[in-house]
Amino acid sequence: MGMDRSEALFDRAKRVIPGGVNSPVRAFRAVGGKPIFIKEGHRSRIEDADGNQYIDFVASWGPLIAGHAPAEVVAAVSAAASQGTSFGASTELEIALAEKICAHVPSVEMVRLTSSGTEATMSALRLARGITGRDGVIKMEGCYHGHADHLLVKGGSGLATFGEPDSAGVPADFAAHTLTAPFNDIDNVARIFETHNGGIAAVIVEPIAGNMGVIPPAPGYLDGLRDLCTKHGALLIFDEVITGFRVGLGGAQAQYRVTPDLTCFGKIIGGGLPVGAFGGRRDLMAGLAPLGPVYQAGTLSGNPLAVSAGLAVLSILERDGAYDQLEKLGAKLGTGLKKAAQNAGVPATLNRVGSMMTLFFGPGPIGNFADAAACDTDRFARFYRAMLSKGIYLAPSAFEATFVSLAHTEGEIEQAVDAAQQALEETR
Ligand code: HOZ
Repeated sequence: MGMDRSEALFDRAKRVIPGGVNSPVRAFRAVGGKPIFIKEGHRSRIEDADGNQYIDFVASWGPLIAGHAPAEVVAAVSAAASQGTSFGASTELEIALAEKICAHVPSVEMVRLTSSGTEATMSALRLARGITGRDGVIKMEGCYHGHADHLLVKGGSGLATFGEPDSAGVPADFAAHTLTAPFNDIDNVARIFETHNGGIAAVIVEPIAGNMGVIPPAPGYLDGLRDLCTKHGALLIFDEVITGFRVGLGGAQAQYRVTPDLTCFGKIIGGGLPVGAFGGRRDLMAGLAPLGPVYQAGTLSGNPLAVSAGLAVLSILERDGAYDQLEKLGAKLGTGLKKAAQNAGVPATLNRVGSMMTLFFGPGPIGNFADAAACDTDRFARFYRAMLSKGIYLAPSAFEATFVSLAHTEGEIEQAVDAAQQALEETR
């Protein structure tokens, strides 16, 4: 498998882009080797600059639930582009996306579109602070809510990958308002509320953690957060940037039947173009400028290309059987990976919700960040490289999700499971 062109591109990139990448998790540092540079993607497959082909289980870190370049999305984006790429002014398209989100997610009566998930979470928290007049925020260790200053505290995703759960450059005064608790530990959150009586504006949580690997909520955990927020007058914010429209049209909140006050979206609602959104009850969203005093803005917010792509993907997901198919393929991959690890005698735990999953190299159960961090990351790195050499593209970090899309075939899932079996045996 030649990598010459990717290596040359990486050398070139490093001269002008820090670390050669525009987002640290792409750098392959946690798995060794050098990043591949992608030339194109179609359906479930990508091709790198050297012409190597891979079955893609990264899906651009989640958005591509219908695979690469689905005809409907390409047509929608082309049609929008031919009429102008950005206006920085209102369009009918953005209303259509907002209406769709509100229709599918009952807790969202109004929604503001942004250009990334980071903007969505950052803005939702500002709104929560503006409404409650309080500064404190509770987040869970290993959850990642984008890279706003006050959220880079005990973060997952790239921060977990590089073993640096906090970031330099965040003033201690900012970070001091972010209080952390282990995921799935409701008593811990209750204690923080008691200690900071009347000072907590919001609890923000990924209802299914996806940035420390996939970790589902323990039974009753999300209900417990709901009750605590209600009791203490704080807002419950679900970060559904990954889970929104991934685990069902209503997101994780529909699956677990828990109603947050505010919800953040990203990824899938942009169909692979830069997008984010946050929404919630009408009375809360009315706190936003120009209706209310909390300021939030963006030149490219509600961009017609991104909104068109998102609408096209949501239409695909609304078709009968879309989520059944995702569940079927997800179950096949999850069961296959679990069995492959058992056959190879490798201690592993498979956490899965629908079409998102993580194979952790540890005996489990994996219920929080400490459990995930205790897994064998060296084994993951060996496994990762072996999978890549067999044409299977996974996220280059032990702390991320593996995503199945509607574009994967059963045959491709079988191919991935066979590759995993071999990779696990070779790297035992
Ligand atoms: N939010 C993505 C991880 N789950 C990573 C995207 C990135 O950092 O590039």
